[in-house]
Amino acid sequence: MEATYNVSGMTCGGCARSVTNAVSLALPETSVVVSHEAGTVQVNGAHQQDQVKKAVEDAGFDFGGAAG
Ligand SMILES: [Cu+2]
Repeated sequence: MEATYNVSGMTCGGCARSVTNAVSLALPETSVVVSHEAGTVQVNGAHQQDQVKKAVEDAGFDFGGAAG
């Protein structure tokens, strides 16, 4: 399962790394691609949206739900 979600509050590559690490830690079976420029996190692999939401929010960013 591949899905892309909106994340707001990321301003640089450091923010993107924080989100990548948080989501990767929460969902170790998935691969995660984050763009701070687009404000998105793409999760490749089985997951629940709520798991991504919690990881993003725990990292200090705002989860905006499914993109597109
Ligand atoms: Cu930053």
